[in-house]
Amino acid sequence: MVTKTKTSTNTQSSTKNKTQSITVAEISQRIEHHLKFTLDEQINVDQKPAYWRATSLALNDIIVEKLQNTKARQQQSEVKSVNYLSLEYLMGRLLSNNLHNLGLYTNTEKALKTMGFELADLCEQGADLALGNGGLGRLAACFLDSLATLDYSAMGYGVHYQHGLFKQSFADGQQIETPDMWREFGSPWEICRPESSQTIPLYGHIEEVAQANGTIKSVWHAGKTLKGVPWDVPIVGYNSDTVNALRLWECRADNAFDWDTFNHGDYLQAHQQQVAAETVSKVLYPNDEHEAGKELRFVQQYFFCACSVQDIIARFENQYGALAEQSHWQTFCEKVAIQLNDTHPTIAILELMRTLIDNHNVDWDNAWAICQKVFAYTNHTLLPEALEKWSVALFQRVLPRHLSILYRINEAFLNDDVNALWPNNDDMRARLSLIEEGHEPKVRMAHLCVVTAHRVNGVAQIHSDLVKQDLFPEFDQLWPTKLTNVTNGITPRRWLKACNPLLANLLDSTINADWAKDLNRLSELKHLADNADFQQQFMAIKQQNKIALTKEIKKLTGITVSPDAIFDVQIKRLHEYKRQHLNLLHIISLYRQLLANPELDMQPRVFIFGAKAAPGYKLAKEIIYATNKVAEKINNDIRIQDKLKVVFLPNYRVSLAEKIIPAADVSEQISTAGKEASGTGNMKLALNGAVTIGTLDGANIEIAEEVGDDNIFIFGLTVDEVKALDAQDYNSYQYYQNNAEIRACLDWLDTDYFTPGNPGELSSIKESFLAGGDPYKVLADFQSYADAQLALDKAYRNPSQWAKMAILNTALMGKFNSDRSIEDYVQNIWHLTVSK
Ligand code: 4GP
Repeated sequence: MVTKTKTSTNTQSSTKNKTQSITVAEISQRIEHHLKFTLDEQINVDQKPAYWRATSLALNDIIVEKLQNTKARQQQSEVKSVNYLSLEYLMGRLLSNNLHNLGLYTNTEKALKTMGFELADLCEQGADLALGNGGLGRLAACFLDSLATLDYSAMGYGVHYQHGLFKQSFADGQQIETPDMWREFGSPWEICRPESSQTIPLYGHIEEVAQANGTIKSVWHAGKTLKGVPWDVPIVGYNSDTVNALRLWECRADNAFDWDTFNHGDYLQAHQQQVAAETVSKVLYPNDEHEAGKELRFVQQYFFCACSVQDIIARFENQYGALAEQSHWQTFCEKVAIQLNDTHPTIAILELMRTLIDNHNVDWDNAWAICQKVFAYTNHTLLPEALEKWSVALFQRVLPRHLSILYRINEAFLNDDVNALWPNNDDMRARLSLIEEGHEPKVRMAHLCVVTAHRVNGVAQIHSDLVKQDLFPEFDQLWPTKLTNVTNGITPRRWLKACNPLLANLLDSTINADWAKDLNRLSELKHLADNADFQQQFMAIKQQNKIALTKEIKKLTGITVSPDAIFDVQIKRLHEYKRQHLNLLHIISLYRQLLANPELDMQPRVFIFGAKAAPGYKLAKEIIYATNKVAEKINNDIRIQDKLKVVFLPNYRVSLAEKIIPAADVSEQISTAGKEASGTGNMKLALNGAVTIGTLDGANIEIAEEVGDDNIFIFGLTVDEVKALDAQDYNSYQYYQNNAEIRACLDWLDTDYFTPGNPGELSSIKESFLAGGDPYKVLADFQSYADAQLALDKAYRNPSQWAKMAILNTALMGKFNSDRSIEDYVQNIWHLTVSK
């Protein structure tokens, strides 16, 4: 096979050390250049935003050069590349992270000091790239970091949302949502690539056209086209040669402007096409809200998949020549992997099938074989409401050709695979079919993923086991090696090196290795866990981080908290299964105990929450309101002598997490067993020396295995016990009747104690536990949780015991490096090789 482009070899030499040697003077020069020539600012203007932008642009010059070198190197070595398709990327801010990854943080800090600026301060100027909702979006960001760090060729694909996840504030305790304006004035981190724009067909009808050879060909006459414009965000590897890209698609109208209509004076009408098209990439949909804009959301998914698939093919052809012959497609399978991050990008499967068959004349069997080789799928949740199904009618209207392909896949699957194992079994056919029949027939997107993908993975061992046992048991019978596990991980660069510089320095001076790359080296701290000096240093850092957070809390909420209290943290999306309301119930119980006995012997505690509720999720918003109202009462009650404080920090996001996590003593991971697929906040907090109080759920189980039972507080029902309770018709009233503490706390919510003058405002929480059936077993786990909290309080009051636990948590998180997760994907799913 002939390779189309070959590049010169002078890009081969390693650039990682080259960037590290960029001097302070050079950095100053580069910043000044951008101030003067890009931003037209007077040097030394006292303006942080201008300096932030100039610093980012200066850095970007270095990054883009590395990006070009990386591309040339990857092309030349012809390595296989993974394409990560995700509707979400929670990238956070980029300046500090990029500087750390390039080894330029210290020199840039020095350069800016000479100009009168603190780098840490300037980093605060950047907006978060909040192009995601929660766990799976942040995981995607960590994975891109690791792929670049490990020198793999990878492209992230996503949507260039004009507005990312909404901004949250509180008004009298209620969540208020406003649009996120992350790129109101452009972003220095993105590069527009007009030459890679795509034209995407949709709507219309299919015509069956007879061919000269007697066969029938389906020809799709689209009713409309959209234009996809790509924006690339460079992804900088840590201490590596690689800068990959995250390619985000912006939607525009194919004809931006109707000139004739404008000339006839109908100015608004002239822009209509453009407005309609821009809507497709305008907002990120908060994942729990399913009713609003179904068609728009569907079109968004298709638009992003179609642009990405066409781009993957174009990049391949650009390197290896036009995909004319069948043999070329074999090479395509060898060079291209596509990972579907949850079911949101499922339409990519149908789009690749369509392109192969309709545009490249590949026959059905070969097209199907290619898709099976190329695609793999990650499942991130067992919650039935999150498993996507799209109405057949919608599919038919927007993507008639894709639906006809889906029908044919289904027919082959049911008649060949299902029938072979369960002959003439209508029940099994109905259960496994890609179409859910009924009043409104629907396409089961997860089934299409499992039927197509060569590997399907869960994200923690227990989750993957449950995917096999409970979610897809028949698929596991059909294809016993398809379903597998890759335990999640987090990048230690952002989640320790960059966000916790004090601890990072201590680790640098204690461990003689680049622990931020080889996180297992932290286990060398084990032998220091009992060392009084080291304990003192470790806990002094925690104390300093707590003092910093204390100031942030004051700034954001006006609440004064003491850094001597236990900082007890629950930060994650608001959802009943994550059980922020279990935490709240326990807080109310502690408050009751303190009112009854103000001398209660306990370590003062600050409960810190950060969470956004999906705008359409009523109970989640009520839990936020209740927490804020309870907080208001407790924080202002002088009778309890500051032993208890409750803080709900507004607008939880990556950059706020980076401030909270280094200061946490306790990590709340208290989901109902079997509901949290993995969790990754649990890993970040433990890595920074917080001790987990948690259930045997998701990655908590693997964290417990690593740190040992003595260094974690496990409580509550197991997965099997939850299932057993469900099987015998769980009765939450029993707990209400039999446990006086639960009863008193819940009844308190009916009064106007927390909402003076408005009794009943918090009753919906109680109702969810009683009349609502307590689907997430909060009442069943309450006592066990309260007991674990008591044990935790006791442990904290033994400083050297606590310090040992905290150190061991940091020391034993090596497994949860996202580099390890990526190597697992590489070995078992993608089969990539490093491009050196
Ligand atoms: C999340 C899971 O809830 C979380 O347990 C997991 O750690 C994370 O994915 C990454 O795998 N799921 C989602 C979602 O974010 O939208 O389903």
